[in-house]
Amino acid sequence: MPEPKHPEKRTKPVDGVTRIVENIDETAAMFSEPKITAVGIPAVLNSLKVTTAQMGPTRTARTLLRINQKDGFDCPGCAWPEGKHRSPAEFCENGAKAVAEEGTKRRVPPSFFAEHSIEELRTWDDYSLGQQGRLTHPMLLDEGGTNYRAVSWDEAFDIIADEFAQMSSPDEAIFYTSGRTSNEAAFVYQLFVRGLGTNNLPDCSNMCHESSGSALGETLGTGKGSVSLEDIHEAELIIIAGQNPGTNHPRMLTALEKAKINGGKIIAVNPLPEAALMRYENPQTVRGMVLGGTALNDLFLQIKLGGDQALFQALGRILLDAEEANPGTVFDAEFIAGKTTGVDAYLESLRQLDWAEIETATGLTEAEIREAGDMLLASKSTIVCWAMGLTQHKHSVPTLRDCVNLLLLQGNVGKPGAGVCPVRGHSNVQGDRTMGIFERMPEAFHDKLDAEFSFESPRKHGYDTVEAIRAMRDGKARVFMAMGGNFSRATPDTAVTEAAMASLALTVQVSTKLNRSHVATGRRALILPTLGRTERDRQAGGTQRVTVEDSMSAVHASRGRLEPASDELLSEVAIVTMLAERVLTRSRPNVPQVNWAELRADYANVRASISRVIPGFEDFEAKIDDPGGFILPNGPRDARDFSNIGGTAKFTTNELEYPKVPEGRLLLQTLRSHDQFNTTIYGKDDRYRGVKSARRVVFVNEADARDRGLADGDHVDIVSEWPGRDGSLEERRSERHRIVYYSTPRGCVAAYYPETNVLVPLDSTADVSNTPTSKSIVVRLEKLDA
Ligand SMILES: Nc1nc2c(c(=O)[nH]1)N[C@H]1C(S)=C(S)[C@@H](COP(=O)(O)OP(=O)(O)OC[C@H]3O[C@@H](n4cnc5c(=O)[nH]c(N)nc54)[C@H](O)[C@@H]3O)O[C@H]1N2
Ligand SMILES: Nc1nc2c(c(=O)[nH]1)N[C@H]1C(S)=C(S)[C@@H](COP(=O)(O)OP(=O)(O)OC[C@H]3O[C@@H](n4cnc5c(=O)[nH]c(N)nc54)[C@H](O)[C@@H]3O)O[C@H]1N2
Ligand SMILES: [Mo]
Repeated sequence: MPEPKHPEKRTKPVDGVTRIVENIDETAAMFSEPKITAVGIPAVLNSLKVTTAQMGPTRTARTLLRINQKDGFDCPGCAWPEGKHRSPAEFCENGAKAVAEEGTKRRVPPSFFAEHSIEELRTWDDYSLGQQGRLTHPMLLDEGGTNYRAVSWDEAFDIIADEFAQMSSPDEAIFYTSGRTSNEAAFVYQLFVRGLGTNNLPDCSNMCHESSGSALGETLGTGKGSVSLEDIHEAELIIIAGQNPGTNHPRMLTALEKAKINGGKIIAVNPLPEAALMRYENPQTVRGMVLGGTALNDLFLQIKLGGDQALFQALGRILLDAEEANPGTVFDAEFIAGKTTGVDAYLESLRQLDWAEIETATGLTEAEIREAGDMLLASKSTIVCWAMGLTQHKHSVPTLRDCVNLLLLQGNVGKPGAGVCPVRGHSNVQGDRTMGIFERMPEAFHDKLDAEFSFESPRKHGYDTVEAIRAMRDGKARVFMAMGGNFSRATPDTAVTEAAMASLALTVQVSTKLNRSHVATGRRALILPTLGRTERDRQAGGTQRVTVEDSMSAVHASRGRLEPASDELLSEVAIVTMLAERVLTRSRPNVPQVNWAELRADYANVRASISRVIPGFEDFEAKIDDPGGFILPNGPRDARDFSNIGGTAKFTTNELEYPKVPEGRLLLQTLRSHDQFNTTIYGKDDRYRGVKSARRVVFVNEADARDRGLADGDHVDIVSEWPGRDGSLEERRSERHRIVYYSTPRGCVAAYYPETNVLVPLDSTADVSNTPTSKSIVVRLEKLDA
């Protein structure tokens, strides 16, 4: 990889974000040693504290017992699967918090917007906005208006229809989706959007696991993971790279504990010694509560940011050397010969490997890597699990291709206890993709959709998330609609994105809770309040259930039980179908032939169409009567079937890449604290990392801090540096972060998302997947006076 250009002279500040007043008294901040054990009793107590504050004791008890139960609702937290044998409390601290945020008794009625102008709300931080509670009424911000005002649903739909009518092309509209939307809502939404004539369907996945989808799709023929929960339990070796399950997928720890009890080994690969990767106390077992828990990892590789491709290549080389030393003992020769192509070129590239460069790229010693190699050699079934630490780098796709290469050598795909396990984020992000929320669905999907609804869906690919922001910035878009999420805040380059949003004629947010996207808007803006998954969804045909798909391709029903937060709320399916009725009128050519009112009245009608359009959903309605749901077919997992890509899995040859940081600069990763769900900030602590009442921190290796004359407790601006398109060095600034000495490799620092999204340049994206490089931003620290 060429050295990055680093023009020192001409610099150009990129700023213009409204000054946000943070509701955190950082003078009260407290810092202690990071925890080495995750979950246990403090987690149970913490979840009860948060949930009772939001919901009160009775509602808390009733609600928590319904999470992930067979007649209850799917946890709106993460996408980790529930498994066949559910314990009476199949939830975790952070799932409970996600439920409490939705089930809260707090409300944001029209009077709230009368009291607080949009100008005022623009200065509120994410925590303050989110803590106001549930949105209750459709609201409109007029062009030039100072405050949102209540409107009827009819007026709201008319406004949207009028704006669509003024577009010169349907491609001037952009339709975002966040991953909580149910399968049913996602399916009708994409049908409506394609009926309008565009594939502009960016989603949160573009910023999340897109790199996984790209790499797995190319090499295995499906973008989804190839393991089941049972595989995790049975694996002899699990490599967990770039993931912090203690905070983001706590229920995964139960599965890892089972794997350990069954004799499995775990290697954690992470720049940070995350608590759960070290030790875990299961609150649902005596072992966890009394005996002090399970030591989870057998080996911790404290890797430099972006060093994982080098690690995977080095491990490949170790396997190759061992195979050559004892032919026939290491590789799965039969699998390689019968089911793969490209192995020779891959092995040849491994022969060129330079151990000195591997050590530079990873920050690990050859000896440490050889220890991992020995564990890999000893294992007959290996799984690699990963999340954002592997997907949000410039070279994420080649990194994951090399991960697949490594697994293929030992035949670790499509056999028990082995495979690829991209651990998804949002609870239905995988299902939304299956339903067609994607800017470039395969032709076969379009063919089926067209046949089912007798129209011609557009085939030209649409915008992904980054392309959507560029299109807005460049004046190519007019209307933006979001099915959930917090686009203004979750996306990179906050100043650029907010300016891009402000240039639009209309922004429409279908939301449950107040967030920054409701205040960083287009010239006109609508808030359409919707039911959450925990709430009862009554339609003309009776009370409805919806379905979701978890990270391991299990689809099951979810039924809300709580009374809706307000009588005005419409379900996402109702909002989309009503809008479709208004917009896709008979006067428009080429609209889907569909009775939207029937779809709305009974979601079984939506599922009937899904069953005819999407493979694997045959007999959909009957299959979800089984409370455990059903598992979607997956060629590589079920039968080592790679027919999607011509019949063989693909070994690939990838040039080694890793971040090269200019002299004196550091590499920043932006990550989640323990008290947030993406842009929803539940609280101000990061318990496992020893942070209390602070979010504007930056975790720095003590030696790096001292080199710069900085000490723990000092305050700095974090300034990112990016070579702009015109050759000048662009600078972006995140102000006043407190230095926290932390165990992180030299040269690597960490700070919380979304506060630091201001630092991520819009054009800094992963090759192939176009995912923002949120885990590798070149920065410098500028010391502030005390
Ligand atoms: N409670 C809670 N649960 C969540 C979420 C939440 O915000 N809160 N978000 C949901 C969503 S949408 C997602 S996508 C997932 C996110 O789940 P994670 O990916 O676990 O989330 P991050 O906080 O981004 O953590 C990234 C982890 O990767 C490590 N890492 C960073 N860079 C590298 C690298 O280059 N190499 C390696 N090996 N490691 C690296 C970091 O130190 C950190 O441990 O969680 C989901 N679940
Ligand atoms: N710097 C940096 N940026 C990142 C990341 C990072 O690690 N670093 N991570 C990226 C990742 S992995 C992701 S997935 C994205 C997340 O991006 P998004 O999915 O856009 O963001 P969220 O914060 O999850 O969205 C929260 C909002 O969703 C709405 N909501 C919640 N439940 C529902 C529902 O049931 N229906 C509807 N209609 N609305 C609902 C609420 O109004 C809430 O305020 O952020 C990305 N951005
Ligand atoms: Mo995500």
